[in-house]
Amino acid sequence: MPELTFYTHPMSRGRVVRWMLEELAIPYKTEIMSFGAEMKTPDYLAINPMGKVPAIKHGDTVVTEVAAICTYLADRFPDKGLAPPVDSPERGPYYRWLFFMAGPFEMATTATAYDWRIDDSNVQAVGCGRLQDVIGSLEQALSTGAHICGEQFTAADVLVSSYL
Ligand SMILES: N[C@@H](CCC(=O)N[C@@H](CS)C(=O)NCC(=O)O)C(=O)O
Repeated sequence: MPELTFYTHPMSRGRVVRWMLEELAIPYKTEIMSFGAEMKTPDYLAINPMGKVPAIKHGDTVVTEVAAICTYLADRFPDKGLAPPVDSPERGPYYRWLFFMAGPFEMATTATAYDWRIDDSNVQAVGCGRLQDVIGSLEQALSTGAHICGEQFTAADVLVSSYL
């Protein structure tokens, strides 16, 4: 297997990727990056031009963004069963909730944390809607079973469960 390096900081979204890696039970090397200068060095900016963690390097393949990393890992290690088969009906909701967490969920929770104004004047144009809509959608999806899509625990559950 190609070498896998995980760039992270313990107090970061890297914890989601850490869970995914542990769930896969594959060997990997961890590079703890300090916030500030270390993430902005030319060497690390070559990994992630955003100068942020988490990131992974798997052989020559670099992946950044929590949801993308989890999706990539689930597909690269299909025998671990963390992604529904590509031709299964569950693949639709699987994509849906992965993107939902990376998009509307991230945006709505960040907006709430920093008091960004989402109200009647802009909610139609703001892609995440209101926080209660985002939470309500997840609650509804989780009310029918133990997992976010179908009977199987997937990378989408790692994301959802990490943030709820
Ligand atoms: N959209 C990114 C967010 C990454 C992010 O914002 N990481 C923060 C820590 S949770 C970071 O590295 N901040 C350091 C900085 O911006 O200097 C993802 O999903 O991975």
